[in-house]
Amino acid sequence: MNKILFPILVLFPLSVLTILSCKNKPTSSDPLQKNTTLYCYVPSDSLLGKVYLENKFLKNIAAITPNINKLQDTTEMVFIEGGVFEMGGDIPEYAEQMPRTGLPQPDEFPKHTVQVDNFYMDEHEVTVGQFLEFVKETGYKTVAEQDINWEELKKQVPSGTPKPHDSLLRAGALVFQYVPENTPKDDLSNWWYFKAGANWKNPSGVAIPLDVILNMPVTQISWYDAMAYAKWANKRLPTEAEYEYAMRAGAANTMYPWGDSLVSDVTAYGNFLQGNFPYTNTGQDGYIGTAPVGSFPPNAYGLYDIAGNVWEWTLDWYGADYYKHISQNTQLSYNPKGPTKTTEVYQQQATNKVVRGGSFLCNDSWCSGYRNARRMRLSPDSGMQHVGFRCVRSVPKNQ
Ligand SMILES: [Ca+2]
Ligand SMILES: [Ca+2]
Repeated sequence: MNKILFPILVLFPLSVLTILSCKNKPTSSDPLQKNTTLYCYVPSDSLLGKVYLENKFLKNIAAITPNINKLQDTTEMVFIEGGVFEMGGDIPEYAEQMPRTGLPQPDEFPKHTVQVDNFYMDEHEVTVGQFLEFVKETGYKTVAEQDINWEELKKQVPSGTPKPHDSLLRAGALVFQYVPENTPKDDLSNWWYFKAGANWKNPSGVAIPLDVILNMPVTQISWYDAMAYAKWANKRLPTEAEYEYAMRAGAANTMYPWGDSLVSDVTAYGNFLQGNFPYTNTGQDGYIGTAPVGSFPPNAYGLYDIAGNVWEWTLDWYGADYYKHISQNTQLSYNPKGPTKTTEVYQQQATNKVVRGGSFLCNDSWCSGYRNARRMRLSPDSGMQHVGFRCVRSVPKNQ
């Protein structure tokens, strides 16, 4: 998704080497057990966490006070018993019949053995209604709701960068538009564009009564916004490994959460795109855009929309070679948490966080995000119309 980041990188240059310190660094040797500090979780040996996060957004997270009523609340969460699984791409028997875009990608290999501990996971994506409760209580303002200060920005971009038009400095986010079928697929900015006024309350940038979308997954949420909500709810984002473990729901080496049936045969299993991305969407599954959470059957762990509807943020930095790095050094990777050193990522990709699970815009002709092993990356300050999140909570080992 690098090209899609172009307008974002101009507007929100996360690649700036702002040296940060996370104010609540975990002190335990196993940080995932320190559930009160996880909102600001950065591995202790991480170079990436210090370099690539933006201080002004971290400060907004630090200002959030957890809701005391939610400290132990596991309402609408699923207990997931930890275990060992094979993480990474699966090649189906019918691979030759599938488009290349529907098959595993190089960053999903090698498949490797991973162990995760017990955890709770939200049974559905965080909704607009839940996010509204958080905002009402805390006054939090998402990244997409903040105008861009050019005087501040120009210190962070290459010298001589011209000032963007004022319309591009207004608060907003990326909105999707379908395009004519002769539009080349090599430039994502053909169908993603920055729209002033687009935010979690108006995901498409068009004013809409909030009560109409309360049960929709909240979107136009940056990674920082998701982290802020998670702190308030005394939860955290899942690691990439936890997400894949939960998505597979105990089935070994299957392509999808429902098994190996091709997506064209199982539209009832999630909100995907039927048609030809980015040109057409027939809405055969009942939804052109997002669907209210829980509109489709859950997977075997009781998780709704773990594939499809909206992509979901994880804690982890993206590293195209990360699986190679960790599988070189160990036979069993215990609670992997993504790249912690710049050697574990391609430099040009080091500023992205992993999103998982696919969205209402996914089908085999483009991204197949609903595959268990599919990885996608996105700059942590980006809000998009098809990206949301859900949270998890660690379970102390003595429980
Ligand atoms: Ca759909
Ligand atoms: Ca989802």
